[in-house]
Amino acid sequence: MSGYEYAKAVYADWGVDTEKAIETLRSVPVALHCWQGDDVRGFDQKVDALSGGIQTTGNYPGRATTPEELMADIDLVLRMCPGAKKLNLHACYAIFDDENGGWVDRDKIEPKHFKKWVDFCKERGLGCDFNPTFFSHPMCDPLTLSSPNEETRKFWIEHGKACIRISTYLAEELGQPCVMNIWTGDGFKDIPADRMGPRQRYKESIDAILTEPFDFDKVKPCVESKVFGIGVEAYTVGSAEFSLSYAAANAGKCIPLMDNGHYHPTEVVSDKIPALLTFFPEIALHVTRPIRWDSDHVVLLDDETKEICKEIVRCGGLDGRVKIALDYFDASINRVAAWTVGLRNLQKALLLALLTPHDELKNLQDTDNWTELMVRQEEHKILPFGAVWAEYCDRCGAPRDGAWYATVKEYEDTVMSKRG
Ligand code: RNT
Ligand code: ZN
Repeated sequence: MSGYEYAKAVYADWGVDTEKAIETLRSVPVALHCWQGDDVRGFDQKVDALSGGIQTTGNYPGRATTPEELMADIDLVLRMCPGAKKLNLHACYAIFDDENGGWVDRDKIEPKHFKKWVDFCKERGLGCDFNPTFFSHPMCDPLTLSSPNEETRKFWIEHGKACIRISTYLAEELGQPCVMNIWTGDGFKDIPADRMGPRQRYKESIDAILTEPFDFDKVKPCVESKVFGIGVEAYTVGSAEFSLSYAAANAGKCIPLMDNGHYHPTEVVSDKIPALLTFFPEIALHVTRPIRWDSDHVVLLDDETKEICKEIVRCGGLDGRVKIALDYFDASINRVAAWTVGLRNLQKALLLALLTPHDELKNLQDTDNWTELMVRQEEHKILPFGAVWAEYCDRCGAPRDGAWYATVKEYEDTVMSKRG
């Protein structure tokens, strides 16, 4: 009997169909963030340091510095990971060349600046999500959509509108909805004298962006909240309450996005997923790993990642209600390996969740049988999951654990380490 046949029988004893779990997972798209490959620099500005309270740390050699290099790196990640993927781009990854008229500023970007990305996605059968880039730019004063300066706000509103048009283009060209996430680092280092003014301006600016016509079946604007950032410790304009309220008040036009690095350290996004799904038809997630702050470490197969995936699965989020994206950036290790480890771990956590007998466990809870629930949940942790994972990788044509790192290392030695 093969390892998988044995595992299949063990899970069947638990009332779980491994075949169904594998087939379901194969169809769930996870958005792969392009920004792990170049430390969130993009191609449209000379970036020395990130702004907006986000930071990459580390100086591992081999960072992608051109669209071609970034695409080649993403290609390898796609080959190293099982499962359905989408690409996730930021506006600062616009590609300017002589054919499309050269560089323009962020308020003037157009679909043509993403044509090469569309070609890349089409060739690989990928959808694409999108993000306006409200950071690392001279028009951050340092605020953007909440600035008291009208000229600043106007510039960034035009950027947001341009991004809606680009998101429509991505959705139409690729035949899949485009999740367009609005996040800004707007906030203050020290105690503000006015907390409401910036939030009122932020609201009005997002309202203005969303006056740009779009089809909500194609473009899914999101608002991402945050608790604080480096240099923005005392006050964040787009706080959790602000963003949730904005999304709730703009149903049919905007959905909430939760990043699990954006809360106080003892808060967990896993618990917030069912809370939001009680009210919102759709929500979006950024999966990351915060260590003490929003440090954006590589996603591991840790308890909270598993718990987040359990909630996605048992709340019915896999049918499109939960838009799953990765959001981390580690510049201290091989970036292709960082991407691959995080995406494979998210896939593992989703598969584990799909291999859980949720109805039986829920029944133990509903009949107040907490003793047996603990026994079952603890025993479930060491069922022969690895054999199902290996089978899943095989069926997706992706390498098993133990079989991918050598390929990534060889690519590092022959390609990445040769970059200037
Ligand atoms: C920052 C937010 C945001 C960014 C990306 C690059 O704290 O998480 O989502 O990481 O847009
Ligand atoms: Zn995020």
